[in-house]
Amino acid sequence: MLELYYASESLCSQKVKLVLAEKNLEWKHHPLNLLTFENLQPDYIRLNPKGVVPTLIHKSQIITDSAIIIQYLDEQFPPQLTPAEPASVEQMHDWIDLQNQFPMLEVMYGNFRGIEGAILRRSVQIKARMLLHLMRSHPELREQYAKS
Ligand SMILES: N[C@@H](CCC(=O)N[C@@H](CS)C(=O)NCC(=O)O)C(=O)O
Repeated sequence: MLELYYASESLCSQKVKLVLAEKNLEWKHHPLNLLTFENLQPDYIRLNPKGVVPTLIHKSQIITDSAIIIQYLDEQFPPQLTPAEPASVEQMHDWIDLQNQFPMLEVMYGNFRGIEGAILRRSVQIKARMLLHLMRSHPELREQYAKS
């Protein structure tokens, strides 16, 4: 059974959900609310030390990072979405690299104006406070929290 931890609004999660749908796979849903920082809770940090979505679990393997998850799904389950021709594979990797270079955080936190921007920027302060609290209450996860 495949299990996916994801957030509906997350582009990285949507990419993986698209691949699961293309392959018509059944999977167990674990939606996380990024606004209430469910992604920082100890149980999730133990799965994904960076505290980001998505995370896939398959046959007791924990796989993080959307590009790696997609590659894994494509290797494990038909139909194959990766093109056969080397030139097309190269083009596919160029698109993946371009997407990975996209300055998601800067766009997200810097671009929103008005009330949405204020809420997003306030959430950064709340997150910083919450991380300090979590580091104190879960010293065994201190290193992971320091990187979040
Ligand atoms: N390279 C990672 C990036 C994952 C990532 O940054 N996910 C965002 C949502 S798109 C996230 O979980 N953000 C939560 C946070 O930063 O607190 C991937 O492709 O999976």
